[in-house]
Amino acid sequence: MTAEYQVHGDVAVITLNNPPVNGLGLATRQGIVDGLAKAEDDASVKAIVITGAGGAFSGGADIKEFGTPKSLQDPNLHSVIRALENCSKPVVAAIHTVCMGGGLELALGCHYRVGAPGCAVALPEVKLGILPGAGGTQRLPRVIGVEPALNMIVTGETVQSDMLAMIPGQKLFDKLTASKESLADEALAFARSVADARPLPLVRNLPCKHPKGEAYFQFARNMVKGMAKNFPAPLKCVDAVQAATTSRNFEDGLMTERELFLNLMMTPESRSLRHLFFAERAASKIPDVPSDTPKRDIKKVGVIGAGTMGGGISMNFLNAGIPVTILEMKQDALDRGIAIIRKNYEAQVKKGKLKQDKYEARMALLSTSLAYEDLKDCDLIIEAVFEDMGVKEQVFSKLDEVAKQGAILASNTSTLDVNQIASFTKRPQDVVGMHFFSPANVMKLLEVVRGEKTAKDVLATVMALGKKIKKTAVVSGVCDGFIGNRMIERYSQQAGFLLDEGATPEQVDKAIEKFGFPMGPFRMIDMAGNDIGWAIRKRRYVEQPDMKYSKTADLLCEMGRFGQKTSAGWYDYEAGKRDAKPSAVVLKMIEDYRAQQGIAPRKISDDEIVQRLIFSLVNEGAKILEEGIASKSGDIDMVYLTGYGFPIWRGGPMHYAGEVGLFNVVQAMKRFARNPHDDANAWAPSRLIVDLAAQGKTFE
Ligand code: T1G
Repeated sequence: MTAEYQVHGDVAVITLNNPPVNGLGLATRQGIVDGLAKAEDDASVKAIVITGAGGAFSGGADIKEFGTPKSLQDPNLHSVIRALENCSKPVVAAIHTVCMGGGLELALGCHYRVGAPGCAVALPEVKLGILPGAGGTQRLPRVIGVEPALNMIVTGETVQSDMLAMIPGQKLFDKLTASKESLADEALAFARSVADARPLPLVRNLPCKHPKGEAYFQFARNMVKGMAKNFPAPLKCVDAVQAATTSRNFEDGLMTERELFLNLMMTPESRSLRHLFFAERAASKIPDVPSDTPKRDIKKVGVIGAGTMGGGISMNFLNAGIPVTILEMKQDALDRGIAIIRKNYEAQVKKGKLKQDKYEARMALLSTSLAYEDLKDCDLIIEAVFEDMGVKEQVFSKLDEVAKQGAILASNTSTLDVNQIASFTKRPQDVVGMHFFSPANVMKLLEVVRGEKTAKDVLATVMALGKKIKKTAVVSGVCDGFIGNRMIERYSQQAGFLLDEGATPEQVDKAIEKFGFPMGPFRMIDMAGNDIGWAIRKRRYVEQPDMKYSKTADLLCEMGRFGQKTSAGWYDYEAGKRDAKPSAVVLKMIEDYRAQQGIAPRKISDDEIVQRLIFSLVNEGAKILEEGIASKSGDIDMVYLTGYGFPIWRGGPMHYAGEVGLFNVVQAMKRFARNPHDDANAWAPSRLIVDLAAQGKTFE
């Protein structure tokens, strides 16, 4: 039973019990309606309490049901709320911990609400690209006022019950209990105290006006327009709340809300956000590693290398209150590294993002050393040394001698073979890749690279640790570039071919930035440093001789144009400035290269640019899925969202391909493969994408 019915004396109690968050799925909705009917028929019952078992009153409608017939099947949430309002006996919602979305709308349909302190209250539907669809936009303004309600609905942000109870004139909570523990008893007592109250109060009958009317809502729209440019839902939230103040009657307002809700449900933006809601949570689950796998206790972390990466990595653990020892070979390198960490924290203190005492507390957790022996009691040691297998061998051989038994030995390598690194130790089961993205203390993505021998408890430990240091951890198998960098390689390859065939760096960047990336490939590599890509390409020319590249990127590096750090890259930069100016020198280099290659430049459309860049990611992603390097397409989407700036409203490359239609993607890839200046191998469609396209399916 996902909604249990019990009678305590003269009060019936309906308890939502649908773990993990009492989502209002069909069975639960039916249970509420059945419970109300029982209470109505039982003459000894004078009042009714509705509450939630476990860690929530209710987290809202069951998002897992969206898009399935169940979500529309009666009793839908509207009819459950009507049943509450029409109940002839008082219904009291006893709210605790989490009361969100449809859960709050359910509570607003009750006659009274008793809340425990510290309860997280929200209408977060806008974060799923929709809006409250069961009366929330019509009832919340009536109980806390138009402006506080509009803020909550447009932002989807959570507000604590104690705060809401302090709003002057609020009618959301009829009573705030002393504690969560006393909620059950106090709710029963409250129900008895209103057992004979008539008429029963209905939120729908409360007035709802805003003194400034249209002027206020116009102001609200202007504010919202700026922040919502790629998401339609926030502006519709304003329309729905305005309807609460202008509709002839409550039912008309509900109708307006319903229409707006159903329209938003069908938008690609909402499908993307709902996909990502689950993809983010699914990323932490590893198919063959049970969620109850015992985890190793990480009380002390060692970081080898105090460079930009080592410093950033260390900060993640200091921020989580975990002591760190940074090891370097030379004192001046250590001093430089610590100075960078201090500078980063001091910048945050200056911006008011970090309190001085917190900064000092974090620095107190940091120790330094020039001797491996000082890492002997670390539970996790992460090396962030030079990206060279010889150096990795020295480090891991040494760690094998020094680290205590059971310590996890992690490499921050961005492309090297973690199995080979593990082979430098006698404990390959304790070796794993932890690939942070620069700047490591800012970027959310953490690729956890699973070696053939990596133990399951090591994986479980690192994934849980990833969550603790507020990273989005995604498991990758071992291949060149893991998930993110292997796919970006194809993306960069296409960017080069587009230059060969007639596009300019600026046109390519602008086209993909219009698609939604914060930075196109050329502005991005100018910021990261063209010499980094150069070194990787040189290695790849040897290891993968059949992979074709435009030589323009190498010619650029041979000109010493490494990007912002040399005030010249694909673009020109004024010293110390970041604005990218098209460079006549680079355009000439590209033209000369085309002539030398015998390529007659042609006009290339923005659509072709976007398709070739994005579909190159999709095809490589499909191969990564096929090879088992990634276990779920949602994991690949999370990598691209949190590590490479893929536009959220498009849901990630694999989700976006599903929106375009895999059949259309395959057709486009076949077209690109026929282009003599392109790399036909790169466009050889993966078996997976061809099979799914033939079945009319998506990667999900
Ligand atoms: N439906 C289904 N599953 C849900 C869920 C929901 N509403 N909320 C959470 N889960 C699952 C989640 O997938 C995960 O599953 C587990 O619960 C723990 O989640 C008509 C239509 C409630 C604050 O948007 O914000 O009501 O991975 O890891 O950190 O207007 O979950 O374990 O299998 O996030 O403790 C509106 C979304 C729905 C709330 C708990 N409600 N959820 O956070 O746990 S739309 C929401 C959250 C709606 C009406 C409309 C959070 C949480 P698994 P978790 P948490």
